[in-house]
Amino acid sequence: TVQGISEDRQELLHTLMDTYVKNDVLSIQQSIVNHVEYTLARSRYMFDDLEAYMATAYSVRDRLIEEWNDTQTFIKEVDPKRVYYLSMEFLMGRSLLNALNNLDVLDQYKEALTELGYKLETLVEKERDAALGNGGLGRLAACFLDSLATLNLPAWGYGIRYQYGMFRQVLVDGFQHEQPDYWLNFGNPWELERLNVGYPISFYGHVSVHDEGGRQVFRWNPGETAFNTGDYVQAILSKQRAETLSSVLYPDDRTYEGKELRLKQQHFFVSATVQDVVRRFREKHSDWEEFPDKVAFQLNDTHPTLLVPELMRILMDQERLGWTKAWELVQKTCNFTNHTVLPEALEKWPVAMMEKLLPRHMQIIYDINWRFLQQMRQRFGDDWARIAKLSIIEETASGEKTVRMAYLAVIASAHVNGVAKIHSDILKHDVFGPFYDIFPEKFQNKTNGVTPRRWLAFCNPPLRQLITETLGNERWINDTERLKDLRAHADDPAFQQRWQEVKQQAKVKSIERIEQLTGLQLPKQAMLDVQVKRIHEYKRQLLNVLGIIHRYDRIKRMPAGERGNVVPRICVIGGKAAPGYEMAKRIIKLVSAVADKVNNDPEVGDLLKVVFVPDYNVSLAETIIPGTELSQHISTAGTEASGTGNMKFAMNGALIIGTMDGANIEIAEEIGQDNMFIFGALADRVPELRKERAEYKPDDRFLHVVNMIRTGQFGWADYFHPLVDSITYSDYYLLANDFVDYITTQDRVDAVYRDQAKWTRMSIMSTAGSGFFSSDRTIAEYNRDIWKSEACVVPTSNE
Ligand code: B1N
Repeated sequence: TVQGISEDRQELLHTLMDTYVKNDVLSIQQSIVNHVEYTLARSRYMFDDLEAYMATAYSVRDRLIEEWNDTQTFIKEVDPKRVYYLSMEFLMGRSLLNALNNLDVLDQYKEALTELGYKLETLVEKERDAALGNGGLGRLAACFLDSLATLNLPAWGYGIRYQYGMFRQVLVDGFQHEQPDYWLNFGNPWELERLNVGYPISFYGHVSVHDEGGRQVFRWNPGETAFNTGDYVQAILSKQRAETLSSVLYPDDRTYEGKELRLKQQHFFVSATVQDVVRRFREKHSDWEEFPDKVAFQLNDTHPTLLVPELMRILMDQERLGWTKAWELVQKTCNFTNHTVLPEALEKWPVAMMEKLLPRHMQIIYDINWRFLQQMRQRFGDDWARIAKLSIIEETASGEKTVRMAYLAVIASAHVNGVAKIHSDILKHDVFGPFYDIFPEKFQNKTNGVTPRRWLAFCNPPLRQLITETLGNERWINDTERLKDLRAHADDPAFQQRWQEVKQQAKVKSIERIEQLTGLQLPKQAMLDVQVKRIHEYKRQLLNVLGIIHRYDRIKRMPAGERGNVVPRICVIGGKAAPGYEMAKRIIKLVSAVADKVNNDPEVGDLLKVVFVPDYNVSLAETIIPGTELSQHISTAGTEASGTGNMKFAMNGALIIGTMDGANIEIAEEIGQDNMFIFGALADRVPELRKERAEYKPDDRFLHVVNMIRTGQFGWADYFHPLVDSITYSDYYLLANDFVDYITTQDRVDAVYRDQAKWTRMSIMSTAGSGFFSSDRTIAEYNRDIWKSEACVVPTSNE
């Protein structure tokens, strides 16, 4: 009820509010024009495409807010167990099309805008991507929010709203340049600032001990506190310092860089989160015993692990709980997901830096470690070698002490999970082996998934339409296991024909976008072969390039008369290199150099085109994935934790050429081995192969192709030398070992492509078997096995 007005007025107001948002075309037009006039203060008779986009976004936002408020109010009333997903990255992409589809008002908005003289497709392109993530890990967080909402779980995502997201990649002469991502320059209609909600975040200072009724109490006396201070000038300076904390997303995925600002970001983020969660809990509860029944935290990798000492600090130093109780509450509420086994990614913060920045937290970490090691001593006796291996504090040979964040996360968490079966097994038996021996019950697998809304239904409307017609309804979108029913049509020539038409339509769109981005002219009938993902040695974009060079070389050596039998291909590679990752930057230049040579060779013509697509991001993925025919997921077995691009491509009927790594293995199980092109050494052989690599004699075709790069056939011989050396000497990622299997598998790809009925069947089977990789399934499993919360469905008022 609105306070202070009469009952009649109250009722009138409610009626007006309830009918404010209507979804007929005229009401939508009214709402858009209303925002042009009153939100943007532009003339309702004259507004450009950007203004039309903004007004449309505000109008859609009104419709979201209504349901959002109802949801918040209802959840508050029910007071269920809440799930808190903590992530330093949320790679959301664009929101307009997603919101229109989810509200089921897409057609009305299209019509409303057309009548006003605007094209929705044009306005959609005006929105800047929210690129607050590096790649898979950040995009997974975004897919999880989608599924949490779809499953009606009372869950919140906590993260940092960076002022600058993932850098924009520009190619100059084939070299990557990084430009700042000014995504907020025209404002962001999808965010609501809550300027009234603020929490103090402290840094530096010292810890003092006090006596409180015979009990020892610790107090952190910070040296610096952001927000809340009485001094006007200090307050402004403090606000400025606070703003730098959220200024920029670190673009170095899978490499740990011990930068103080990054540690500050992590503390800022978890401290604000804990304070918000504790405030919400205290609104309804005074008994801390109830905390684990009301709260579940999920830590997206180790980045939010400071949650553990921060929660301990608040429970002990502020709420005055004893160590034992506080630790029990932490251990019952925290859960940890690991996303990588690459050693260079593991966070190890120097003790000296932590002590200076967060003295009380460092003290708590030492205490956690001491108590844990005592326990282990009781268990294993004075087996110091074994105990040292479990220590959160690592002492390096040089005498530097660091905090192993992953160990802290494992010790403090109720559940620890990997992101695909093979990865979770590697965690148990390798990376966290000693911990698995102690707490086997903690370890789980939760195979990743992607939202079928954004990654199939919304990005590929013609395929959505065909699937819906074939299955009779749209229930498959939120129940993707139903896609299996497509299998019954896989051999039907009429259905195959329609499937091909839909795929060809999407392919033309993808190719046209690539042409627009690169200025190249590309053949529309060639096979579209795509590898888009972050550039990293373990992902082996270099193996792809070697395969391309081999293909080029073969075409060149072939008698001209035989060239008619070659299956024409467009090989697309795209992705960003971390700014300091020199090898990755050299790979990008190599792709461009090979492209320059191949694309301008008249003997090759349309038989082979090589493209590096610049600035690969979520929105580009949404156009490229639906049109892709062959997608590459070729990491050295045992290195890619899961991969999620592979799932998106499979859903859209692309065939996968891939290694038995990450989720590829489960994709093969679901869609059938013979509907994929699998090659390469298996994970269990990799350690031996690495040992034997020095004696391994690579195939002549491998040596020849590598030699072409070495001898400067693509120019830049000196610049490419480190790449050549990396695969000639240690060859840590085993390109030489997998090369022959790779190129012969590529020949099989060509052979199948010549048989379009067979190819189309495999494509249908890919989509049909992809249902398991919906993030709805993943989230349902997290909830069943870890969070144990319950769906909270707002009752619909049937007045
Ligand atoms: O997380 C994805 C997986 O599908 C990928 O296989 C995995 O490589 C990716 C530090 C990371 N692992 N680690 C990161 C990102 C940012 C950063 O600062 C590490 N990303 C992954 C989702 O599970």
